[in-house]
Amino acid sequence: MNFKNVTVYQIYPKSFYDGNNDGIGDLPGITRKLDYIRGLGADYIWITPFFRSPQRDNGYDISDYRQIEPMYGTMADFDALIKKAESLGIGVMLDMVFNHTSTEHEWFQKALKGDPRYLDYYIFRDGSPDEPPTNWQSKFGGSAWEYVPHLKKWYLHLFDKTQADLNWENPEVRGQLKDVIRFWKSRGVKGFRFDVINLISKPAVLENDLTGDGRRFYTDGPKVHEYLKELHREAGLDDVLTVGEMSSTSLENCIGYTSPREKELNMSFSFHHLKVDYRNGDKWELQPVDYRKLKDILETWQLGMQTHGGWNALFWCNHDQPRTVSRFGDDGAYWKESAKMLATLMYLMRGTPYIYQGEELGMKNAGFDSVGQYRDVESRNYYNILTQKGLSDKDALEILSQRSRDNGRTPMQWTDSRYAGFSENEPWIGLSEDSKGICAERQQNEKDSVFAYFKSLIELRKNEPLIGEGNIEFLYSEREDIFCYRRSLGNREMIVLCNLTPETVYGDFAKLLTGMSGRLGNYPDISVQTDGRLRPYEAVVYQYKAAF
Ligand code: TEU
Ligand code: CA
Repeated sequence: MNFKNVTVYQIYPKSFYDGNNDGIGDLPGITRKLDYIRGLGADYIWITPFFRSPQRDNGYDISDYRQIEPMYGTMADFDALIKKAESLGIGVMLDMVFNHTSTEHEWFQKALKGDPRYLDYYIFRDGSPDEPPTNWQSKFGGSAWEYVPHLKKWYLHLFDKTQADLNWENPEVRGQLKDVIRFWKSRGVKGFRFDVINLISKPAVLENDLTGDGRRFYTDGPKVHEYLKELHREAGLDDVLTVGEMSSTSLENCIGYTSPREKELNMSFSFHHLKVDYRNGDKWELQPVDYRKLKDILETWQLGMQTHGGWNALFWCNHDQPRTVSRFGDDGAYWKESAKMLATLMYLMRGTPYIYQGEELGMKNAGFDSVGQYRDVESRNYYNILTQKGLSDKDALEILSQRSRDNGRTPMQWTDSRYAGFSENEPWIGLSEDSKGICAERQQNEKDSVFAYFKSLIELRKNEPLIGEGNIEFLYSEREDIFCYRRSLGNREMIVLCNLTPETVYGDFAKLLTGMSGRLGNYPDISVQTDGRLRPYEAVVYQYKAAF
């Protein structure tokens, strides 16, 4: 399984392309846009959940793992998608949400009827309505427990109350989930992304958390590595690409999840670098990006994984995150430069790139300014929590506009026409308000577009084995204004040098780059930049001439 030289493109189907003009993206829509993805150069697509679901959490609340939610299409549509993807050499990865199911899943419905077999599929605890079993908090706000009066029991939900946590202690549950993997593999699926997979193992005895929200008890829980090894062995994960989403994890655990000798997963998503603008770790309190911290985290994870043989998924954003350029760059004056710089910085490191739909166009945050525009359950919950805490409507909306997951869920911008060419009818969620002029159609034809740059980056990764296979070493670690590293393999060497700021910065770069030539850069003239000066958000990639 070659996972080191590939690039993955993430699709959020609801917002990607609407094939039948009902305002909601769908599977036939994806199939129609596969040529676009091939054109970009991606090798795999990861499609977030389109299975049968009441859509409380846009598909992360699954009520049937083997059926397709009708608004996304049919099984025939899925087969057609696989066929087209295969013909283009694109592997399809699906999203396995195995920590929880929707409360509408037949297993949960049977549990609600009191069937002991299915009660043991979930985490139920006896109790009285006034006292939840523990003080644990849901990641979407409020208690992580919901009471079922007629059963006189509580059930655990780390996310929405309609997402009940599965009991992985029960071997029958694990057996069911392995079957789900076999089912989709047999339909031609070539990879899996496992949703919050490091939360699946809860301790045998659940206790109150006197210092936090409970996460320390179930994050990277007691048997998680054992369960992943079993899944790998028995569901046949050897010949597919696998990535685990790891919530609040540790480097040590991710080394375990991803070291080939452990036979668990190929790679992991960790989120520490995406919390550098949280005040005191709180997503709902604003703080400017701490670039010092960002650098430290990226360097620590890169070097730690390298030393111990683990493997990172490289990413800036996904369907749960604000848009990269609005968050870490400048979506005004230096929109194009900073979008390209951030891509350079991230995707030439050691790991596998995951590009999220629209990132390759430099799409910006949603710019919503009324609560009615938000669709996400988390955003709506937190709007209430924040205003109840005493924040003004204006302040709560300001936080949402920077932090809401809906920032990444506005419709993909295909053309300059109405609804950005996503649909001919009003989309289920509003367009990014600043969407004018940023679209695939235009950027595909422009030589210096963000899209063209992403394409060059992906191509460079393909042509340069040192990016996938080579060593990484960080330079200028102490400087907060630049991000710089050296990649090497045998006698080949590459330097990636990025200016993180909107100012011109200076350094002994000429010395660093002696004898090397510019290979890629986000300004039109790369090779003159050895004069010790880096322009605002400038990114350059240098190599010895003989090497290319
Ligand atoms: O997300 C897991 C998760 O914990 C976060 O990304 C979460 O959305 C964020 O920290 C809240 O502030 C995964 C999916 O990617 C997400 O879309 C689902 O809502 C969630 O699991 C539950 O399945
Ligand atoms: Ca549709």
